[in-house]
This record gives sequence, C-alpha cells and structure tokens, in this order.
Amino acid sequence: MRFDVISIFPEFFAALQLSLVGKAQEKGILDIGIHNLRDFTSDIHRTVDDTPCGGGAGMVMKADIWGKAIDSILAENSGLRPVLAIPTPGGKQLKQADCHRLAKSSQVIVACGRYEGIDARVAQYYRQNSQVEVFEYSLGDYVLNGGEVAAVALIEAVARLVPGMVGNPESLTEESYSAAGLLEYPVYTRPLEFRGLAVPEVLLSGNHQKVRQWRREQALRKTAQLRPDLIRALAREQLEKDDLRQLAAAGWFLAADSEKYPHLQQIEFRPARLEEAKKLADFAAQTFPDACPPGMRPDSIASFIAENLSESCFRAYLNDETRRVLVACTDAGEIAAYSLVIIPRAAGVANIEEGAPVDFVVDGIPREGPLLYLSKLYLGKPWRGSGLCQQFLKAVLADAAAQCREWPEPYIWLGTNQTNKRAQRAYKKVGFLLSGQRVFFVGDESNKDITMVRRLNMKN
Ligand code: 6GU
Repeated sequence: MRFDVISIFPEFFAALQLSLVGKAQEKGILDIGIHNLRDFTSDIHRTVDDTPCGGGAGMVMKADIWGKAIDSILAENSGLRPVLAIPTPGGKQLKQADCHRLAKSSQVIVACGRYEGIDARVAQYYRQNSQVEVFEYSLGDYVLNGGEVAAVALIEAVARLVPGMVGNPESLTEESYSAAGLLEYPVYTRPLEFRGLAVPEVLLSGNHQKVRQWRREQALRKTAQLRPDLIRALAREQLEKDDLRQLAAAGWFLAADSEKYPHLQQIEFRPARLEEAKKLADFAAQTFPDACPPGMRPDSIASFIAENLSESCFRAYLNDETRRVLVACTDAGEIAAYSLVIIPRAAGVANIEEGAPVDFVVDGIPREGPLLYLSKLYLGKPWRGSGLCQQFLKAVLADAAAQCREWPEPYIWLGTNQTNKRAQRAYKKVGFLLSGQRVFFVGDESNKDITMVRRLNMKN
C-alpha cells in the first residue's frame, strides 16, 4: 500500500519514520511519499494561496497549483483507482469503517490544505474525473490550522489495518469501534497498587469467565455514559441477557416489537406534564384492559375507563397536589409506562382509600406512619419483559419517597388483581409484601384484589 502526502510542511511528516508505520516502510509493507506543494509553483515567491473570491478573512489555496501536484502523483499511478483524501473540518467525520475501506485501496493521496481551505474546484474536478475517489474527511468538531495532523492520523489509522502491520491481529478485533461497537474497557498492569489505587480484584481472580463479564460490563457502562449514539447503533443480535440487564439500569431498553423498535431505546422517567393529559388517557385506555382478568365484560372495562382514565380525569390528576403522575418516555416522546401515586396531605390518616390495609406489620413493626397509595402503574405492551417495569418501579418509589422526606416512616400500598401473578412478582421484587385483600370494582363487576405494602424508605 502507498500513501502520497502533499503539504507545504513536508518536515512535519518526519514522525512517520517512527514506530509501527516507520517499521512497515522498512519492511516494504508500506510506502510513503512526501511532496512539497511549493515544488509545483512557477513564480519566484513559490505562491500557493490567494485572497478569497467574494472577500473575507484569510487565504485560499490555489486550484491550479494543487491540480499540478495531484496530476504529477497520478501520472505515476500503476493502475488501481486511488483515493484522494482531503482533510477539512467541513468533511465527513472519519470513522473506523472508512479506515477499513481505505486499507483495501492500493494508493491514498492526502492533500493537506490550510484551514481556510483549498479552492473547492479541486475536489469538484477530481470527483468528476472518475479515475479517483475523492474523500473529504474531518477528525472531529474542532478546527486545526492545517490538514497535516489529520493526515498523520489517517495514515496511522489506515496503515495499522493493512495485513502484516499489527503483530497480533486479535488486538484489532477487540478494540474500540470495531466489531463490538463499544468503547474499550479499562486496562491495568503491575504494580498491583499505585498511589493507594488497587487493580480491580476480579482481574486477579484467574476466573476468565468473570473477567470477560466484568470487561463487558465496564465497556457497556462507559459507552452508555459517554456515547449514547453507539448504544443506539448496537444490533439486537450483539446483546446478551446480561448486557440488557445492565443497559436497563442505565436507562436503555429493548422493546419486544423489533419491527417498530429495531434498536435500544433510551427511556426517561419524569413527572407527566399537564399538556400530556390526552396522551396519557389514550395510553391508559390501551393498557387498562390488559390488566383485567379474562372474562370481564367489555362494557365494564369501558365504563371504568370513561370514569377514571379519560383526558379530563388525567387533567384533574395532574392538577392535584396530592397526586404524582410519572411517565416513562422514549426519545420520540412516546409513553412507555405511567404511574399514579396518591400522597396524603399530611402525615396522618387523611386520604386513605377504601380497601387500604391500615393495620399491618412490616419488619416486626406495626405501621404508624402515613400511607401512600400506588394507584396505577401500567406498561405498554412492547416494553413488557424489557426490564423497564423494574426500573420504572424503582424510580416511582424513589419519587414517592422524595415527596415525603420530612415524615419519619412512610409506607406505600397497592392492590392488584389476585390472578395477575406477573404484577405480583414485579412488586415483590422491589420489596412489596402481601398484606391482605380488597374488593375492586370495574364498572359493576366486583373483583378480588390482593393488597401489598412496603416501607417507603427501605433501600432496594
Ligand atoms: Cl481534517 N482539518 C482541519 N484543518 N481541522 C480539523 C480537521 C481537519 N478535523 C478536525 N479539525
């Protein structure tokens, strides 16, 4: 493979004699030619730039000089279609995939301009002339004074992908932005203690399975923190059960409906807004029937929805200081789940619903504190089994606890249909205990609910 670099600072590229890229040239795997743009001028001042047409600050590099320089390199080209790479902050951001593609070509010509740029007709001309592929690229969203640093970056990133360059090809597949699509996990070596900092114990355990798991977790955590764009791009097939558990804790969920949601979705938990009353009512009308036991009459369900889950009901809930409505919301503003908690006005018995368990004992202590009511918690169908329910429940409980900080020992209770084992399991998992029964009316049909209670201030 061959690189030809054209620059007004040829000395800059002495660095390419070092390290792997330098060695590869010695071994003959890689050829790098450095060309001084000024060698293609014909005036005594060796002028390469001129003032911009249309006015403005700075200088623009002359198309005629660049044309001569590039043509002279192309004239020596042996056959295969070369790439003309032009570093510019206005280009497409260079990705590892671009580097893999460029590593397959036999020649890359890098044209280093200064930052005001090269006359646009240079790229235009070579793009129209199909013997070359023009690739304008940027390193990122910041401005360098010229393309030289970006040229070295490209050469190093591409050269190491050329067969025979990197000693251990396995290290190519494990690294960032490659197959896994995650940032790299942290690495350590001796000494085992550095200024009071120890190497994570699992790495010394000799348990390769555990080490692999830990590294995967670290990579996922770091990526979720720093690069949500990479998380969003992960393919379903890449994700293991453990990955999904961890991503759920970081707020990312995989819906069951892979057609509508091919990728992980970031879901935010927050109080619902007054203007969302209609959306909430639609969502509630959709999800309520699923929570009803089989055999319940449609008209009973319809009358419950009309009386409790209409838009005006939700508007009233949202205007009521004793009620907290939370939503789990996708990036696109879609509701994935909602909850309604009723908070007593004061640390007493006010607002205790019918059927509430009043006398119960938790952890050997009879209840004395105020009693909050988790009146509703519904999940959209695509999100069942995604881990969203557990995370949302935790968020709802934390929010409820935050509403009554000044009360010494608040409790929360709920009722759910006795046949709904799935819901009961979910509540148990976050610390709810069975406390009793109540009768719950849907329309004129009475249902047996079980009730559950939980100390609000317990750690999950
Ligand atoms: Cl490729 N060139 C210049 N001049 N500035 C940059 C860049 C390239 N990438 C980021 N900043």
